[in-house]
Parts: sequence; C-alpha cells; structure tokens
Amino acid sequence: MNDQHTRREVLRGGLAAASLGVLGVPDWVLPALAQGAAVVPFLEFPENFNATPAPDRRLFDSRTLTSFTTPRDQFFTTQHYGHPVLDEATYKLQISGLVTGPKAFTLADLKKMPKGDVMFGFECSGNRAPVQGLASNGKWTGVPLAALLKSVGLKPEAREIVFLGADHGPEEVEWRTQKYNLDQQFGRSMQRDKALSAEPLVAYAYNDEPLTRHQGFPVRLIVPGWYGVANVKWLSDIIAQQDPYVGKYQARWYRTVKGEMVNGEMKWMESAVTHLQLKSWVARITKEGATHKVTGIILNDGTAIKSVEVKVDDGPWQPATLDKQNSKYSWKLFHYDWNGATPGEHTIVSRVTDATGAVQPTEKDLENKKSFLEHNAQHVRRVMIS
Ligand SMILES: Nc1nc2c(c(=O)[nH]1)N[C@H]1C(S)=C(S)[C@@H](COP(=O)(O)O)O[C@H]1N2
Ligand SMILES: [Mo]
Repeated sequence: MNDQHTRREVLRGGLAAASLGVLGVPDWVLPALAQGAAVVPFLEFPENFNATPAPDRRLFDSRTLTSFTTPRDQFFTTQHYGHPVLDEATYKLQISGLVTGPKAFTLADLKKMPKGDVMFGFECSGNRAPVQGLASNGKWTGVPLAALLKSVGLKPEAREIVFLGADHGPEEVEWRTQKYNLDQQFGRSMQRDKALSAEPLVAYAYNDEPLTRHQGFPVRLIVPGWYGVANVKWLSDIIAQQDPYVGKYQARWYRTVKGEMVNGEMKWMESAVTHLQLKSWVARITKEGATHKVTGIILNDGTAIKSVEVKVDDGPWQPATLDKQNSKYSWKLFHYDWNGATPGEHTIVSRVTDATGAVQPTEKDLENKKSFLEHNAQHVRRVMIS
C-alpha cells in the first residue's frame, strides 16, 4: 500500500468536492481541507477498492465527505441488470391489479400532482467494512405513493403492492424439480399499510434536479428508512395483489439468516431485508493543527438517536456531537475532536445508541448472523497518525 498516493487521491477528491461548493451547493457544512490540513489514512482501507470501476457501479469514498448531501454525480450506485436507458417521451408508470381504475401515468402527469420531499440517506444492505462505500444522502422529491394508490382506488382485498423496474434479465427460476429460463424484471413488494403510509414517494428529482440514469431516471420508488433495495429504480409497474410476492430479489436474495433466541431456545430464522439497522462508522479524519477532526456517519430507520460515542484504542467511550443538519430520515453526521493523538498506529471506533435504548452491536454480538447483509457492527478503523 502506498500512503502518499492515497493521500494525493483523497486530497484531489476533497478539492473537486470543494469547487462544487463554490458553484453553489447550498448545504456546505463541513470545511473543505484547510491550508496545511491533511486527511489521515485508514490502514485497513484497500487502496485498489475502486481500481476498475464498472460503468454501472460506483462507491462513495467517505474519506472525501465534505457536504451533508451527496452530489448527484458522487451518489453510490449498484443494481442487478445494469442501467436501462428510458425515454422520458414514452415513459409510463402503469398501476394495475386489484384497483378500481387502472391507469398509466406519464412523467408530466406525475409532475402535475401534489408533491412531497424527504431528506433520505440510505445504504445498500450489503454495505460493510472496510470501505462502507454503498451509502449516500440527499433530498428526494416526488408524488406520495399513498396519493397515487388512492387515485386508482385500491380494493380492500389488495394486501400486497408489487413494484417492478424496467430493467430485466434472464433468470433460471427453480420450482421443485423444474427449472425455467424466464426473462424477469427487477421486482420488490411492500405490504398495503406500508405502501399507504405517509413516507414513500414516487420520486422524479434528487437535490432539485432530475434523477440521473444511475439513480433510476425518470422515476424511482423512495422508501425512507428502508435499505437501498426497497427503492426500485426505473419504476415501470405497480401491481396490487392479494398474496405475498416471492420474486427472487424479494424473497431469496435479500434475506438475512441468523440465530435468534425464541422462548429461551436458539432458532435459525430467515427474515426479509426491510428497515435500516442502527449503524455508525468513522468516515473521515483530518489533522488540523494539533487536533484530529473525526467525522462519522449514522444510518437508521428514522428512530430518534440518543447518543453516539467514539473510542480510541483501549480508552473510554467519549461523547461525539450530532450535526445540526441531521433530520429524521437523513443520514446523521457526527463530529468528534480527537486531541492529543500520538504519532503511530491507533484504532478508532464509533457506537450509536437510539432513543429506545438499542445499541449498535459489536462483531461478537453478530456472530450468529450467517449472511452478510444488514451488517451493522461497530467498525474498528486502524489509522496512522504522523
Ligand atoms: N430497478 C431496480 N431498482 C433497484 C435495483 C435494481 O437492481 N433494479 N437495485 C436496488 C439496490 S440493491 C440498491 S442498493 C439501490 C441502489 O440505488 P442507487 O444506485 O441509486 O444508489 O437500488 C435498488 N433499486
Ligand atoms: Mo443493495
């Protein structure tokens, strides 16, 4: 690993972001790198993590974090069938199934309806140490899903709402001893109550600009408080049905396999990936004079945060400060001034506690979680102080 190289890359990233600020990003909160300041290298961070960036996959390098909302061209991106290109002129969102009046909405139709917005930070459920690059935050604008569903008249027996993206691919679908090769669209679902709740949006704008192709242009579902996978991009169909939807990306890929104590007995349970688990990590450290400024990211499902703490080496947990711009469904930033850091290698870790008393688990606490999704363990960073 080459620290010099790392540092230059990080500096360049920081400066690029800084110039965006000058161009008028209004929510500039964190100072760009001051003269003489330096970004502290994370020793466990693989330097080649972005060496061969795929055109349809982008990680957000949190060491360059300098703004509360992620600029649209830095928002992380990932998906299963690549990025389809949709034409705004012919785009339609079709709503059908158990509704009294099935309808197709153009983008112009959607933009004419009353709109809502939400500051929402989310991560892919596969986001984890050491890079933690599958997370971003920003403002989403669109039509409340509940209003859209009401406008087509959901029938009382419609208990499950299915969302399909325009992206599709060949899937080998197994049923008992049979295998079928079928072309399927990306599909997810939600229960009626969740779909009719106040928060979900059928979004057409990010940070007051149209969605990028990566983000699901022209329209995506936004489900504040839930993992990335719920936020169906290139949204083309909404289907109301009676029974649970068990498509590949709903029932098979996005599930967590873990041992849980039930009535005093360990049982191996499998559950769907839905709301964000309580999580935090140290995202960026800069040396400014004698102080090391630590900035971290918290993600959760919108439950109020009680506290976040930072621990250096084997020292005591120290309280960190929550950023003033944090809101219910945004990512929450925190700040900690590390004074008296001595040259050499150290560890630094953060831990968040919410208002219900839930504490971010340690790696040890998660030892009965077999699959790697929803990995919200405390992340011990190794840093080099010069
Ligand atoms: N249509 C469609 N929507 C999708 C996906 C997909 O493969 N197809 N992937 C999901 C997953 S797993 C994640 S983490 C988020 C990523 O959203 P982003 O690329 O805007 O960051 O999109 C979700 N929405
Ligand atoms: Mo994801």
